[in-house]
Amino acid sequence: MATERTLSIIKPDATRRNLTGKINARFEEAGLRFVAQKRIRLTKEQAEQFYSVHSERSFFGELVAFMISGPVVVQVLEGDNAVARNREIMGATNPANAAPGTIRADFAESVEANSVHGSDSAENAAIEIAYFFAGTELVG
Ligand code: RTP
Ligand code: MG
Repeated sequence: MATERTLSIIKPDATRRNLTGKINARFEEAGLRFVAQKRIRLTKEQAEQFYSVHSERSFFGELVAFMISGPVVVQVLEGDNAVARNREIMGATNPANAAPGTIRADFAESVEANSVHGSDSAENAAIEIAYFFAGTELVG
């Protein structure tokens, strides 16, 4: 299997409820390793750019407002098939559709306040990692 890296974000609904450690444990217990992590507040411009693929969607303004409503934890996870593995651990976007035992099934508040982000392809992972981290901050 290919060792990959993926960009994960613990979203404001989860940092507000003090769930950072519980969510990180899910990733580590599944065999993913942290190679970088920092707690930051996104600016409006950063959130708009990060989710620019959704800029024409009706929920874009609300999504940006949510993502800047509190601190987030941006992190890089490494492991076998890390992109797909991370998305399995997160569960479906809407917690109502998320498989039992996934982060979103257990912790998400709504389709928007769904606790975590994960890159959706290896190509986007590379772009998203470079958006938040310098190469020297990735410590495998
Ligand atoms: P993410 O990018 O955050 O990892 O989530 P995802 O791939 O599972 O879902 P995506 O379609 O990329 O949507 C990005 C985020 O936008 C919010 N959203 N709100 N109100 C709505 O109908 C709606 N749909 C999506 C969620 O926060 C979702 O994670
Ligand atoms: Mg997405």
